[in-house]
Amino acid sequence: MNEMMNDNRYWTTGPRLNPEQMTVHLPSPGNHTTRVKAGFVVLVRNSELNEMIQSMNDVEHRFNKNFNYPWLFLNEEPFTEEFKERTTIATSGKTYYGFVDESMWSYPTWINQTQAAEAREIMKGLPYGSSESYRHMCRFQSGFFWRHPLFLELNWEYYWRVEPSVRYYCDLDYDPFLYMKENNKKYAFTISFVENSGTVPSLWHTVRNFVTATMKSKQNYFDRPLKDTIYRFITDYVAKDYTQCHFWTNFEIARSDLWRSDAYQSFFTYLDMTGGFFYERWGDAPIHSLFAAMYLHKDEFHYFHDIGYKHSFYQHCPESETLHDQCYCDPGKTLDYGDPMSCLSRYMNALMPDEHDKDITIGEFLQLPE
Ligand SMILES: Nc1nc2c(ncn2[C@@H]2O[C@H](COP(=O)(O)OP(=O)(O)OP(=O)(O)O)[C@@H](O)[C@H]2O)c(=O)[nH]1
Ligand SMILES: *[C@@H]1O[C@H](CO)[C@@H](O)[C@H](O)[C@H]1NC(C)=O
Ligand SMILES: *[C@@H]1O[C@H](CO)[C@@H](O)[C@H](O)[C@H]1NC(C)=O
Ligand SMILES: [Mg+2]
Repeated sequence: MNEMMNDNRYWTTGPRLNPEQMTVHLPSPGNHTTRVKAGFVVLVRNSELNEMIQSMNDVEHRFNKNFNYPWLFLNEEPFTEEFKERTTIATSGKTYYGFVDESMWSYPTWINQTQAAEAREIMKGLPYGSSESYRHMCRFQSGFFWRHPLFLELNWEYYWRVEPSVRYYCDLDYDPFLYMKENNKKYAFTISFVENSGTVPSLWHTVRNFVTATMKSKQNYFDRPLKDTIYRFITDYVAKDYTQCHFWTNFEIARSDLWRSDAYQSFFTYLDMTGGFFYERWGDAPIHSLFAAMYLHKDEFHYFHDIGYKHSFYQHCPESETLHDQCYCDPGKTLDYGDPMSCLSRYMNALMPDEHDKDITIGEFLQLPE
């Protein structure tokens, strides 16, 4: 700790309610010779090649040129030779190209496609509400990327999700994978967001139904004491509604085995059976976030304060003077605590003890009343 202070590798942050949360310590550069079994995973279309190269350039220049982690690209169409050539040249690490077949990208037999088409018509005013491919994408990112044959073969302990057209603004002099491994972190994010556009109307109830059904069959997957979880990120004191808060999955560093757990596989299967990916427009972000919030200990999350990041209009730019020399963004434009679309205050508050925390498991808390 002292060493870090001398190093000036810390700064003060919000939210103002929680004084204990106000100091952020940067991981020290640490061991640059050890590598974690890990890499970047990207679902991307051939048509997004230029945007992909741009994202790769950022990731490589800010971080990976010193670490040489591999990249895995996935697509439900075969990648073109041009795509493979240019992305291979763009990185210092190895590249892998995987095909996503119909077992992971098509309608399950139980989906009524007439009803799905009607749903797209009804939701056409919502973001991607009329898109069929977006729904397959969200379902794939929720239920399948982590069991794609090539992903399994690579056997990565951690993955870092990247998308085309994202920006990384800060130089990273340490290895986030190693940081996560050494600190027993299982899920990390840079942007937490609230979106109330009506794409997941029945998701919360479905999640609570799942918890209720599994508890009835004496299988409590969510048996952590409520106070050890970040439940206040996803709901209120009585579990009435979903806050709509989620971590943006377009940046995500997580342990692969989080999704391979019995709990998640059973959770995903249950959600998938209800058809919500197609009859509504469930995103992988709320699904990953809800599960992680229910399943993980609060200490197993990590917010990368120091990773400046932008996706579409929104960005996180570290407010730290310590990082001025290594970030290329405007802290005045950060989402963090000022923007109403940010859920960061809620996240930070959820990490803190609260007088309302009941002495029960989160499974018991989320179970629907008889
Ligand atoms: N192979 C493939 N990738 C897709 C498809 N749809 C989306 N993706 C990828 O899935 C990720 C998210 O999709 P986007 O369409 O960019 O959605 P978004 O990022 O939520 O929205 P934007 O702000 O419009 O970029 C990106 O990595 C896309 O490249 C698809 O039909 N096929
Ligand atoms: C880094 O870790 C490796 C493997 O644990 C070890 O052999 C090496 O000595 C370490 N290097 C430093 C600088 O700590
Ligand atoms: C499929 O959905 C349509 C439209 O909602 C409905 O009319 C039809 O009866 C459904 N088919 C089946 C087999 O349930
Ligand atoms: Mg995008």
